[in-house]
Amino acid sequence: MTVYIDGRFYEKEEAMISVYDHGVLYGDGVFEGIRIYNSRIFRLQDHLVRLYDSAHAIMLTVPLSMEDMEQAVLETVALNRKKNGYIRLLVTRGVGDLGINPLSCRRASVIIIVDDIQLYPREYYDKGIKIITASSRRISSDSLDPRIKSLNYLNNILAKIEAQQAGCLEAVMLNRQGFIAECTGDNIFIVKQSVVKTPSAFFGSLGGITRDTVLGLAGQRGLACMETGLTQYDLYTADECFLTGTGAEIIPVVSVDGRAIGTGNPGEVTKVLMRDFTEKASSEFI
Ligand code: PXG
Repeated sequence: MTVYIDGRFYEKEEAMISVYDHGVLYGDGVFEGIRIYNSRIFRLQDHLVRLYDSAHAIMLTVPLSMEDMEQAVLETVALNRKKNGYIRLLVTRGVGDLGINPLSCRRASVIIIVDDIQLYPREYYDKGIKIITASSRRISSDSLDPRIKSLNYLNNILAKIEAQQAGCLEAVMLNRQGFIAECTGDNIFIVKQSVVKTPSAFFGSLGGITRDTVLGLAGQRGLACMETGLTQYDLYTADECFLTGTGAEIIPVVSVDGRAIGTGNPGEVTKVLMRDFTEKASSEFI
């Protein structure tokens, strides 16, 4: 495994950054998770735009142009000879003094890891997962806009711990007003009377690239789609539910807070979208 750090390549064991990097000290930075399918990078341009938007929002100057970043990603993937895999791209505030002042960091650092990722065991893609509602709320946009994909995931991590303590693999998070936002690392969808619904970004979710792909696929299938407000009641009474994310891809949800969703098995629309997604992922280029 070869890791890119600031223009150089290191073997995994040698790939290290300073303990004075504000990414380590304060979680000060942004990141992307990107898939490689069939030797092709899935929607790289969209991931780069989101990365640069996140950086811009936190006043972090990415030390590479977007074109050079794209080249660095392509080179790292090529060096790792990965046909299918996962890219973790990070931009940290860089090395600075102790104290949160970002001005003490002279130059942001860029890290590119190419590896594998399996967020949920394979069997759950067939049988679906059970989720709970977490008591940790999604951070609201007046504190830290959830569209910023920052290195701060603590509230999501706390929600994940709650899920694990309840014997579940994932938790759904509400926003401060009590509307459904998303899960800890995935967007959430329901299907009700053949309409595909997902919370709009306004309700506190990341603008997921898999979410966007799935909305496109559902449209191509002639399914009505709505980006809307959803409550726990909408989840409990849905015909189907599934999660989307670069790591998760599409995973069916069969129970929420102990209530079976629909028949208690992965739904038909979910299964169609999972098949369409697999096909699209292996055929789409950048
Ligand atoms: N919401 C949150 C909070 C996320 O972190 C998504 C939604 C889905 O977005 P995309 O663009 O990926 O469809 C994410 C993405 C990991 C991991 O290592 C997490 C994500 C993606 C890849 C890996 O846990 N989360």
